[in-house]
Amino acid sequence: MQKKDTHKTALHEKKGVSPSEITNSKSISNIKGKRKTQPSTKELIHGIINEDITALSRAITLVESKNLKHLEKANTIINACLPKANNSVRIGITGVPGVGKSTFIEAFGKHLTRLGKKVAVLAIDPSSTITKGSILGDKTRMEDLVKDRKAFIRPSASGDSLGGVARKTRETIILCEAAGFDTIIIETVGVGQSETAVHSMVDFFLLLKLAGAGDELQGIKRGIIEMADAIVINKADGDNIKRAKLAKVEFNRALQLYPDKDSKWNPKVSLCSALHQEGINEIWEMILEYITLTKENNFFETKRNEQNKFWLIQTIEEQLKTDFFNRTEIKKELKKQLQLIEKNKTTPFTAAEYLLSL
Ligand SMILES: Nc1nc2c(ncn2[C@@H]2O[C@H](COP(=O)(O)OP(=O)(O)OP(=O)(O)O)[C@@H](O)[C@H]2O)c(=O)[nH]1
Ligand SMILES: [Mg+2]
Repeated sequence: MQKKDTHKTALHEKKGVSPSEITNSKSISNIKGKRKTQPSTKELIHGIINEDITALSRAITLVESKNLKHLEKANTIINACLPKANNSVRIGITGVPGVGKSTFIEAFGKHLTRLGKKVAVLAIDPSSTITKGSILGDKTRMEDLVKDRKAFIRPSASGDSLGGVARKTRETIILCEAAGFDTIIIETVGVGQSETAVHSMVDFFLLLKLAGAGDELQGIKRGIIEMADAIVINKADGDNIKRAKLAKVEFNRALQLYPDKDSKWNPKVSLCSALHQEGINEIWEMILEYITLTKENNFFETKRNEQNKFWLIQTIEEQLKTDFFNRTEIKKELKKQLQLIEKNKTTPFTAAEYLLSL
């Protein structure tokens, strides 16, 4: 909570004069209200639940902050939002730079808002942990979606580790859902382990691809194909259509080599042109089909439960690690132990045991 300003301001020094319209108490509190930089936690919760985008953005800023007080506030807000969260479809989208992720999300997102959906677009960008940049910095490719009142676009958080960034994104999902967003799209460019991180927080995972020259499967990590619920070949337009159709055949054939999924869903290959907005509805219909199937066979809920358990462990590990390495004593002793290792005077295991015993 912020301390109230106790010293008198000029606005109060009007004794004897009946307050004019601009200095009456209502206007004063209005002006003060606008001046107040940080709304209270309660106000933010109230705002989020009433689908106020400004409150949502502010709460996300708290989630992303490094300041401990902010993080405490963020936790209170997240806990209050939890009962309102979970009612959504979470979709992960990955693909190499230039494949058309932004163009696709713009077309797909617009399609969904036209259907009356409320769409939040978030991103996990491992490169931003180093450069502090962000893949959704290029909001220009999502010009229409940015202006859409039913859409909310948030550039990726920056942080020191993928785990940290991913945790913030997960918390942001909860806030967006509490603010009434029923479709959450999470984009990643697929560097490092970021697809795995995204996969572990979404219901449906979509891999965007380009038609190549018959070597479709080259250069794709096997794990990604295993994670994908759909492979969408983008830029299936103009001279590219024929190649895209061939690629579809080849991907379909390749997918048959993979074992059945626990979801009982057979991953599908689809063609689209994000630029010309073709094939977009088919992809949405496919996702709905997936949701129906997995809700019927309970996989949908099981998967979310598993994800929550995974994130519980993940968060504890992250926190323990941070706490451990931030302790002054450990910092000092670690330095010493590292020197001993350099001089071959101890082994990594003995040193670790000693440090952990502190
Ligand atoms: N012909 C054609 N071009 C497309 C299509 N989708 C995207 N493009 C073009 O491909 C280029 C890259 O598209 P982006 O949407 O920026 O790709 P991205 O995957 O977001 O790229 P990064 O943000 O760099 O990872 C742009 O020039 C788009 O206009 C499509 O369906 N057909
Ligand atoms: Mg992009």
